[in-house]
Amino acid sequence: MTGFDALDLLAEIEGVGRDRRRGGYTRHVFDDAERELRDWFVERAQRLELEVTTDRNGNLWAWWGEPGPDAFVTGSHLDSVPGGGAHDGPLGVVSALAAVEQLKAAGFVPSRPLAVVVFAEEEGSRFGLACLGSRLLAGAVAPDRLQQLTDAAGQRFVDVARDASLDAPGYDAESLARIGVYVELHVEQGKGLIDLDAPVAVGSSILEHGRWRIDVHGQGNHAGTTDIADRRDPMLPAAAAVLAARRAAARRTGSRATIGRLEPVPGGTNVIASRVSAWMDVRADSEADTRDIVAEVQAAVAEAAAAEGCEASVIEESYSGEVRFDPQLRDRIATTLGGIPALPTGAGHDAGVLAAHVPTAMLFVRNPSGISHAPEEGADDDAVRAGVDALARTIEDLA
Ligand code: HGY
Ligand code: MN
Ligand code: MN
Repeated sequence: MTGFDALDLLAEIEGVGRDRRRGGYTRHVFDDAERELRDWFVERAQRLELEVTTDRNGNLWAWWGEPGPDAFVTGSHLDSVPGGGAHDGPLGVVSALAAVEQLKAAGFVPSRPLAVVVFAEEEGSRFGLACLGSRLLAGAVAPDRLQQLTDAAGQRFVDVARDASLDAPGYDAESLARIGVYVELHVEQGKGLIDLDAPVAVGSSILEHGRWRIDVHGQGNHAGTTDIADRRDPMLPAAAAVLAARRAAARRTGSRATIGRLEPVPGGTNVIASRVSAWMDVRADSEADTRDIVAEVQAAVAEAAAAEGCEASVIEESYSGEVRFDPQLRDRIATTLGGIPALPTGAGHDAGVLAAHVPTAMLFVRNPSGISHAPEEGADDDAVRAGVDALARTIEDLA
């Protein structure tokens, strides 16, 4: 058995999918980089004598023992946001492999089936729906929505899935029924563990969150020959959305609203755009706050569009209610690990999707920058090793 140290495993993939233009990593589902990571994962899992299968939704399952009911499942994702960090997703996958290797080397034999899972398209960065692999598994994607999912190049998910030899993506009752408990280790995407001066925490909850697309239509024209009075520039209502999102969230404690993606068409320096799409991410402690923020932004966009002679629409693309992880499981893991702290998160995860179906928990590992979804995301070596130990001890206790 080769000695797997999670840091060595991270080092093996640190060059895959580097994004020279944005910095950080860009690894989108079924693109070259993510496929390279999939191949790497399969090879590493097979070296641990785990049996790897791919389910109908592109999720990878590396089984220790027969796939079976009531399995202990751990893992995360390998895809990234554009220009993302090295740890968001991969840390949970490499830590699971390292924990399995550590347990095998110590002669541990699980009393129940155990799987390391890699969920597909957790970030939703290619097809626009976050946690696509786990949502499909859980039957949380309507068939007509599935057919509509396309990437920026107009490729449909269903076609890309077929080309990846996935048959008929969709609800996978059989795979879901095999999961007895799911524990996901993830780099902390905040400063909670820095403030607590602790390497590892157990997750308590995930904020309500949703995504909306704002489309504004105006009149394309020449930047140099079109008088201001004659313009119908869709960038103005889009700009109003950006400012209104910040204003509305800033007035509600704990709320967050972000427009980080804006696509004018045609996008020329000397061209007044004919239309603009903006994507808004809103998160808050309650559905009421989330929806109030969206309503405020919607009103600001409508006012700006009317003033500019543009048409605007705000379409909800996804919504996830607050997730409270299983309190018994949370407390049992915290006790097993000597009383580690519990932390909420504003970040969505596949664990948030599965929490509606099976007892689910998360382990967070300290990130010395507290930054995520950016190249500065990190996880210090001691915390990474503490995370692997924490996961190994959790597996010993629960599997
Ligand atoms: O967007 C999120 O919260 C997660 O990183 N997918
Ligand atoms: Mn992420
Ligand atoms: Mn993640």
